[in-house]
Amino acid sequence: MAFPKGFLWGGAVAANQCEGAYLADGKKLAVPDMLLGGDVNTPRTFLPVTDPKAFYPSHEAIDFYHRYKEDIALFAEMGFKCFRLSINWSRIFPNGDDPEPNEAGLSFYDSVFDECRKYGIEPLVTLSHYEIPWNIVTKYHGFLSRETIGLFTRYAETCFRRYKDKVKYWLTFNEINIACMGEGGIGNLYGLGLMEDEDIGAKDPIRLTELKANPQKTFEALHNEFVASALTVQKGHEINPEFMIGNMIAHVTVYPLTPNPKDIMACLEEDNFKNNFCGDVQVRGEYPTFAWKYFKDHGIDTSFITEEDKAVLKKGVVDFYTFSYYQSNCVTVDEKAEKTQGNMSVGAKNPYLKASDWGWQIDPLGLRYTLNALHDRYPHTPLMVVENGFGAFDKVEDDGAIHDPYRIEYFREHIRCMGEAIEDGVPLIGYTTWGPIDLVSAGTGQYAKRYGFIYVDRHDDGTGDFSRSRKDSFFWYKKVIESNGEDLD
Ligand code: BGP
Repeated sequence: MAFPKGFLWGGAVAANQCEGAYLADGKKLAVPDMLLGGDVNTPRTFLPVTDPKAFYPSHEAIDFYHRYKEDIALFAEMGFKCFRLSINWSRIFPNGDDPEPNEAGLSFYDSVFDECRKYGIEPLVTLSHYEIPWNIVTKYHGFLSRETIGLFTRYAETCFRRYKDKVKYWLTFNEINIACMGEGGIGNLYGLGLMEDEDIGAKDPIRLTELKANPQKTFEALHNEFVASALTVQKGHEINPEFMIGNMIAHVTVYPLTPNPKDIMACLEEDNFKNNFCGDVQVRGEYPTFAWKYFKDHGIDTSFITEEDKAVLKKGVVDFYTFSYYQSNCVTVDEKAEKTQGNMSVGAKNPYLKASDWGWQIDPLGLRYTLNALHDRYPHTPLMVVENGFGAFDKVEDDGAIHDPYRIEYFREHIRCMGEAIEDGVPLIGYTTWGPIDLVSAGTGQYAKRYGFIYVDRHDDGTGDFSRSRKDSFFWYKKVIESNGEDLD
């Protein structure tokens, strides 16, 4: 029996990708409300003002806001022990800096958590999953302003006090290292709410990959986010010492493409910068040596990192480390090597791996490798995989059935490798698959890129009646949970 008793099996969503109701009950605009859809070849576009003729996928998303009872009942039917979701900051403080929180927003999440508890499902709540209120982007340049630290911690404290008896597991920032990834300023916008003034004021749509970025500002804003996260951890423990508060890293595992020592070194540097940097700050409470070297080499003035901040980071280390894992990439110094896409990342193609229709390479063994490597790096910290899944086109048969053996295959192999990692000695406490119900893709804004065990009738042209139906994988995952990971057939 690889998986321990009490293992947190479940699924994960983000408010902006499932709730819809983007202006309901006092909510105001947040970053994703300004984004149009794209596809595998076309990056998403930022359109500065909401255009009444344009289709913004997150405005209605899958209407979880009105259908959460039905959806949570389906999760309960699969036997979920845990449901990861985010609170949309702009429902609680619609402008980010309002004097009082919005009661309608707070009571919505009360109902969602009560519904989870009704079925014995443990909520795991992300406080910020790419949902920075738009007013914080325009007025404060997101986390570039130190004022945003205070705005965020006040929001976090409001949630902690309100839900302290309903929620035990919290994450501060989703994929905080996205600031170090992605082309152009995409990571700045999603993760830090940071845009240059001329982009904010642009009249025409801008591809996210073409948003301007300034590394000095990126690292300053990221630092403020680290401080906000650490203060949040401290505050949470004051409010309820039982809270488990974690970080969240987009882990794109990397391998050297060849044994050429130059590839090995390039791979180490990429792994450190993209995967390890943020985790080290949040788990160990200090900037790693390689980060200082990186700043020096790239001419980053680090005077924004004060002695007082360093003390805050030390005191606010996380209780557990969580990450998303979808794929691995290769790294090489050979500029001619064939490329492949991935979760906010581009890498060299691995000749041993297959990939999804979006070019994300499928590497279950890479998950076992990653879990071992992370345990080695943070030996005293429990780990949790809070996103893993397979985005695919699904087909509804004439009789309404949805056969998705490719998805089952993906999960089977990843779960098998997690079990092996536990046998290796890794303290893995839970697993929430990404998008247990189809939702809007963060990267492309598509509905067609489906992750769910539950199909949602909603399409990229805005058609569909939002009805839900069970795919083959629904019944398979139910069996997996029932058998605590023993029955993967
Ligand atoms: C992660 C995000 C999620 C989610 C997932 C899948 O980066 O935390 O929000 O969307 O990736 O990515 P995509 O939606 O681009 O397929």
